[in-house]
Amino acid sequence: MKFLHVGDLHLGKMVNGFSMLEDQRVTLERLLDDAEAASVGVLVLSGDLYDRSMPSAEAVALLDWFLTEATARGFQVLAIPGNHDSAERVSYASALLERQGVHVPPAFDGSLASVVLEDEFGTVAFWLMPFLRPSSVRPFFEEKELGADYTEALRCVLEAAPIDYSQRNVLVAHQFVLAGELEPTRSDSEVAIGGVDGVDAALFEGFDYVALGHLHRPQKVGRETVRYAGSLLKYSFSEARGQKSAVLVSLGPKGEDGVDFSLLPLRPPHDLREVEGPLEELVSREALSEADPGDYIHAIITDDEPPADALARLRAAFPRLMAMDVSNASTRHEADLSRIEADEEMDDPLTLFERFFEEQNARPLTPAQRAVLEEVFESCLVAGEGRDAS
Ligand SMILES: [Mn+2]
Repeated sequence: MKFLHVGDLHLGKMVNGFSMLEDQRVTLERLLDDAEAASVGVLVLSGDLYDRSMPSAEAVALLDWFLTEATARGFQVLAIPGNHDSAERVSYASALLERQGVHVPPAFDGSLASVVLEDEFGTVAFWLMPFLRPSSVRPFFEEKELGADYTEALRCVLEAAPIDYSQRNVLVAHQFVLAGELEPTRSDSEVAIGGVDGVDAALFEGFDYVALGHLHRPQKVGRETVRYAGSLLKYSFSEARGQKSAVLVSLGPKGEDGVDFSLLPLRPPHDLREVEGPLEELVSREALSEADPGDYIHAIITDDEPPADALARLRAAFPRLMAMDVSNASTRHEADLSRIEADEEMDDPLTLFERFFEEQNARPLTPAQRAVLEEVFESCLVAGEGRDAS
């Protein structure tokens, strides 16, 4: 059996003021094409279907389109709510959808929903665990006296589930899963739930594959078959350098070598990139011909004196410019103005200003700048003297 594990969709997300709806639609359509080409029968969505618990009408329409299109093409869809979703809203009409091959667990009631599929090697149980906090588990296991520990809460839920580990099992979950001391790679577009939300990957030892959502960079957790698929698109500049993907999983017979997987690169219509250098270089013909200027761009200009029209020129070159930052000696340098103490040189404002400028910008005034300032200070002094005389 082949299934495609897809991570955080965040339908309806805005990134630096740009709506991602159209990019999400195009990327999902290409994903369906690629899944079809790879003869995949099942799509697994690991939570954060929407970007917010009260999604916009447009975001709801997009998920509606995706599920309709996926089922029309013959896919079964298994989806769970993530921490960004409202479990109740995502499970709307789930009993009806079930008949169409779309499986979404009901709001958590203490038990773990499952979908059992079959192939030539037997059955595969997909366990659909919605995003869980200890507080959402506690009411159903009062005798266990659960505290704030995520691992203990999930252990309770898994132990109560009728999982037959002699058969093949896939867990679909949306949690912050940690393998020992290994630090996962985080992205700026994730919302940290807190420092105590970690779940020990050792809990999932019996599962043949664990399809995780929550972290936006594709990565394994400990073993290769416990994976974050990563988000559908790059949702922050911290993700600019990566490549987003879905995980194409092939399940063979139960056993050590029964799971095979490969990463299926996602194909967004526009990339999100960072460009860095002097303004003239960034907007030069050569630079613009090297990569698609229609991409979402974070421009970092390194000019010592950024031209006043830098933003306008970048916008003209990159229609999807998301942000401009300046990185030069003065922005990288941490000025310590307390080092400029009032002393005998206070008598000379030009010298004082020179020292301020140097501390602020990590370089001295140019002769031309000094000449301008000399003139300015001169005229101020003359004006001051004039007032004294009147
Ligand atoms: Mn997410």
